[in-house]
Amino acid sequence: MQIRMVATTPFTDQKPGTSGLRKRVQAFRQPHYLENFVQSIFDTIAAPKGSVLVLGGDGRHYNREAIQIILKMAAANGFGQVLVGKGGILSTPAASCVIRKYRTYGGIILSASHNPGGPDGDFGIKYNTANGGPAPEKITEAIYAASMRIVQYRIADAPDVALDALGDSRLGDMTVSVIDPVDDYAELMESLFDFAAIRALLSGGFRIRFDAMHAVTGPYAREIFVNRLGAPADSVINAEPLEDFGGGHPDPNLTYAHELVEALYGDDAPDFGAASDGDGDRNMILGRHFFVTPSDSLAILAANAHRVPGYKQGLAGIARSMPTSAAVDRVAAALNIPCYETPTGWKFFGNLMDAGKVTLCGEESFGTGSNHIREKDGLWAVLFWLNILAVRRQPVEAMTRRCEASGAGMASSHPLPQTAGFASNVSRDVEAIVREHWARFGRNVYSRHDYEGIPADAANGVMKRLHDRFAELQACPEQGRGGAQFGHLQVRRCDDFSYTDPVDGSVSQGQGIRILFVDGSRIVFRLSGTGTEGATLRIYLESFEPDVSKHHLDAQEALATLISIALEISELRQRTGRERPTVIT
Ligand code: G16
Repeated sequence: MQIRMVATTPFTDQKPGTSGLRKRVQAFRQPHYLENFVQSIFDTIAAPKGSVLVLGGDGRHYNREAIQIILKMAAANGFGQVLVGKGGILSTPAASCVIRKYRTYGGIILSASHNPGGPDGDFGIKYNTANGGPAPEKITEAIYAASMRIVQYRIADAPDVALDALGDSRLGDMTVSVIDPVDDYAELMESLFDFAAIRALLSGGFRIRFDAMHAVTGPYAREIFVNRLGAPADSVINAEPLEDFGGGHPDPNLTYAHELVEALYGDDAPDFGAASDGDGDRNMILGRHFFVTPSDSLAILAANAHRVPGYKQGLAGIARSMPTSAAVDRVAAALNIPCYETPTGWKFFGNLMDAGKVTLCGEESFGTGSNHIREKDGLWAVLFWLNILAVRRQPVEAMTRRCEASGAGMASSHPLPQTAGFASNVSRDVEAIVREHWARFGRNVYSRHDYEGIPADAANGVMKRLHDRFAELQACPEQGRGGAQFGHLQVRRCDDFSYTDPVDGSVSQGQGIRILFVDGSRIVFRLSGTGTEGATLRIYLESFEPDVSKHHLDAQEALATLISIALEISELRQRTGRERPTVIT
């Protein structure tokens, strides 16, 4: 096998964001663009000769070509074996699972996650270390630095490798092992959850619908829900992975997963709905006519973990990203276990899990997971919910009786609004679990408003304006001055979130502007690190409502005052010309 050294010059825009390098497909198609970044990874990690690498992607447009280039570069850079998913496909959680199971040196995952695909869509690449998790910042920074000084890359002159049949082949001195993308992952799920109980739930008339959004999870969902758990075949929709996700936006939220949302809010809705994203690490959970916020979902999984075989032994601790609501903090306090607050980005959970400090992690951005792997895991979250539902299936009548008996008066004295219709012959298990959770812990009312694709200057202007207002907004005890007052809400403090990793002491600054109020409410402003077009400004809004009689309120209604404060202090409308958010979750 001939190895070619190809002369190149740096691209200056290869700085990884929240989760690897994400760019338009056209950017990746520029001559040397992908190769430069891959060589920068290899130069940075300096894997010993003969090391084993995992390789796979979410199957989006350019996945196959990129896999062939990376295989040839891996061979030229001295790797001994690459485990690659059949057809070049591995979901992100499956890649993490395979890295850990086969103790490989690391892995390369090709995905732009929830971003649209196709020739005009996005592509992405990231490196995961031997623990199965996204490389921490010190490695991504080093990869970026390498990309800025690169002068050449190494690539084998060899024909493309056949990737559509399982088995081994040779690429020079390197073995390419094409593995089943689903097997190892499905086996891991069976080891964590009570499949017999879930099978019984599904055979007892409990109807589920999973929307794979034409992304990577279709084959995983079919194998697990249909083949192994006995759900009817039509329980999994949009199950065929497509290079352009069928023209859709594979982001499991109320806006983009509209087909599922319409079904779950329609007549004759299934009992449970869920969706996953492009690479299978995100999840959205729905009940009949009911949306579970990701922050609540994390809290509920934590509170019910003792009901699930893989977590029966208890949780070491919990971690959530800073913008995620504090609902899970209340559960951690009740369980008397630590709760860590990290910056946005799954990579910040890795050290905590490796050090045994946390078992469950979650983010408001539809990500939940545990120490079974080192990525968030969409299907894992769905199975966790189904396991809880199976073990403690609770028809609403039973719950209403319990609440009346305890004096909580939830369903009886405060009927739900019409849209949430409380029909006694209809199973509302998901909603019942959430409402029971709120009755016990209080409700962290939460919403995120995204302003997508705004000019970077305008977005930076909003963030700067907020920074500039810190002194004026927050209390100054030295001057005997309280914080700014907005109606009944008074500002306590403002800051730009900074995190010191308790394991390795590394510091990450500038992770989001927080406006914290005296009553515990807060507004957080952050610029997304995963977009490829202009800037996406996220506003996270949260207040705490202990009063059960107000738990039925719609989040937007309950947060109306905070929303108007956010718009006022950020001057967002004036600076961006946007009247309303692109997406509300
Ligand atoms: C990635 C990260 C997550 C993060 C999310 C949103 O998810 O892995 O940790 O919460 O992006 O980040 P941002 O708010 O910066 O856009 P994914 O699913 O895109 O890989």
